[in-house]
Amino acid sequence: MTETDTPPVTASLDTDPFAPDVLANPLPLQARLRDAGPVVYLESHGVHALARYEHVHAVLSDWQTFQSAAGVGLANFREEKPWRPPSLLLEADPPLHDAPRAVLSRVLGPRALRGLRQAWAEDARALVDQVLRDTEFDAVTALAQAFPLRVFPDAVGLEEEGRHHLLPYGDHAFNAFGPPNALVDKGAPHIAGHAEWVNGQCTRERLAPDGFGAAIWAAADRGDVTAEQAPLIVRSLLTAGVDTTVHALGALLYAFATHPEQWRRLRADPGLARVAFDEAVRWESPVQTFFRTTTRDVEIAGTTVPDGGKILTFLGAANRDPRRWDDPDSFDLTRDPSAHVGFGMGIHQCVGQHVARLEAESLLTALAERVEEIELAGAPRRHLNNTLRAWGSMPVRVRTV
Ligand code: HEM
Ligand code: OVM
Repeated sequence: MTETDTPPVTASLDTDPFAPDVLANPLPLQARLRDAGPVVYLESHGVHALARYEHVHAVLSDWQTFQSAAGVGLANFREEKPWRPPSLLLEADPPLHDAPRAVLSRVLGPRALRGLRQAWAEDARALVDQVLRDTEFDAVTALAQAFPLRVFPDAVGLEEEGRHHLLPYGDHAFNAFGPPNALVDKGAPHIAGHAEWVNGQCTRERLAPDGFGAAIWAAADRGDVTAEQAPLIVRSLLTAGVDTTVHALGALLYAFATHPEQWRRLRADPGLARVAFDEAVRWESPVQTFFRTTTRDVEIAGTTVPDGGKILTFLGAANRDPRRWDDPDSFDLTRDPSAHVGFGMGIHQCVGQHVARLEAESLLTALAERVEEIELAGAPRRHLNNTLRAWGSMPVRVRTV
């Protein structure tokens, strides 16, 4: 290099973040990305990546420069046809985003959930009593999957028949944010059948009169959204509302099974259930990544990203950035995790987070009442997904009171 050459300001990496070995354990790559620089060019996909808390937070907070309507996956909707009609929330920018968002905020807000609290607490106790007839079981299937599937479809107002479509449909939707790799290929042959059922559940006639789905249709009757928008807003619940909570509960159960001192702390102070859930979401980041698309040439920490460029934000890396968190790798109920970006940040921040918290609080409270000790009874197995950090199975042993 001659004296007049300037050194490259943008770090570059050739590792594919969606490769199976990286998905199985993303923590080493996350650390490399954070340390390589504020902006890292990913040669594998021709996109820029952000892994530090400061920059992830800043990009998610600036929807004008970093849009969602061109898709929040690798596919650029300016050039590629989306695999399904785009979400009116996740894959929309203001002003189109605003009305659907306002409707879901009300339908899924703390006030609307008050009526479910008692019932979900009782459902959790009944499930826990049933599961604890055994001292060893799979915490993923028996608890992390069983509880959301017991309460959420009823709360939406779905019919009983066909609910087995929910998890595989959501799993594919989250895979589809990544590159068209083997995980997407594996789901593709089955997606038409799952989508047919999911889309069929979104009509007014199919939904029970007292659930989240009916509340969305009532908003359409009031003119808050159109009758054409209502089914797609219901579809958002069915896409984003099940796998997310299943894997967040899986993360929570894994955290406690491997941190017995934190379990004792929770049992001594069950009021910590909500903090515990958010700390588990910070620690594991069940939703690991989302993309944005630049709406103009934009400079980020000295790197210019051209208009229409895809930016991959690593929520999981930001949630363990030592520049922001003390001892980030420790699961610790004494910290305040509330600034984590596991639910995103800004105008798209998870609109279902109160639902997720209520599910977790219900289940955790019921478990804390009856489980004195929980530990792994065998090696847990990961479930790989391009976007989700998930457990596929988790053998546990419990001592009950
Ligand atoms: C948005 C994560 C549970 C519905 C988001 C976003 C994240 C996220 C990171 C932001 C996306 C972005 O910025 O592009 C999670 C996690 C959950 C969870 C970790 C469980 C622990 C739920 C539930 C529902 C839901 C239970 C439905 C009942 C949505 C919807 C959006 C969203 C509709 C789009 C909001 C918008 O674009 O305005 N979620 N979510 N999520 N989530 Fe969740
Ligand atoms: C949606 C949606 C929202 C958040 C996550 C997501 C599959 C989908 O509105 O359809 O993942």
